[in-house]
Amino acid sequence: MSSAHFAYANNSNRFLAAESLQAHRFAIAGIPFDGAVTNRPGARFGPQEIRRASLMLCDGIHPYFNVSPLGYLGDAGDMRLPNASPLPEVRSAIQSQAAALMARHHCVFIGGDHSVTLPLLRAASAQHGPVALIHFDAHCDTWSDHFGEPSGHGTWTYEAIQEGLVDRAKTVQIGIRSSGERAAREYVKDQGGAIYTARDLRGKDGAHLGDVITEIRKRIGQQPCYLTLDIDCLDPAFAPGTGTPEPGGMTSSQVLTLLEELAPLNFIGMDCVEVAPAYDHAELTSNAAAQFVWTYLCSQVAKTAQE
Ligand SMILES: [Mn+2]
Repeated sequence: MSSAHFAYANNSNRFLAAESLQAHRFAIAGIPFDGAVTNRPGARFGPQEIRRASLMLCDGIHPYFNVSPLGYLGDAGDMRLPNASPLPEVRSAIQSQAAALMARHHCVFIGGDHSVTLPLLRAASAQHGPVALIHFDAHCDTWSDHFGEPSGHGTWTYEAIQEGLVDRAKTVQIGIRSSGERAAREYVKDQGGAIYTARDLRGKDGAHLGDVITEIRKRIGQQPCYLTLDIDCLDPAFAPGTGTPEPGGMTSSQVLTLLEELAPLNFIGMDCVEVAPAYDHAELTSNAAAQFVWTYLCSQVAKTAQE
């Protein structure tokens, strides 16, 4: 018998079947927490499903960036987190583990619900100072409370601005279409940042996104920039497997165009959150998430490879 094997067979549960994290420049880590959702839970299972979907890309040189993350990337596994403790304790555990990883690696975190981004930004700003922020989402996440509770997965942007973790003028939201009072929906703009709503982006892709890309690049410049990508920025047609789907969203193609064209920004890390596999169909959502994370990694590895 030959040693041929099914190309995607893998028992490692590591992104792209990469090595376990050692001295790699790029690290991936899962954050299996969904205790702060508003609606449907299940994003705690996102990390393992995004990793599994990523195996489809494991033999691949990126068609645009012409690199593979393999060799540059290690998988740190999932964070060890309390599950039944108050949110501040969970966030504290995330922040300390994220800070240790960020001190040594360019990190990509896979969630988990969007509440995890606040401790990630706390860790990032402790290292870099207030960071520029690119925020893909259907939801503004600038509510000042979580239905009467102090914090949840829809308050972290408000909290990050209040805490000075992000540079207000260099905070950019993309794909927003959630209902809500004006004070929340327009909060980032009122603070000096920019919002590109899903409506603003209708019918724009490829070269038609050129003006948006130019504006974002000019606004952010070379400030250290963090990218957070809520998979529900996509229309539910592209990403049904998420806790709070909002029809009328972005296409996968629009998100890829933006990721490709914003690659020259001075990114210091990213997360991809809110993949809830129980509501997925045909692995659409986990495949989209894996593709976005892979594209980001390739875009940044391409810069490393040029050095
Ligand atoms: Mn969202």
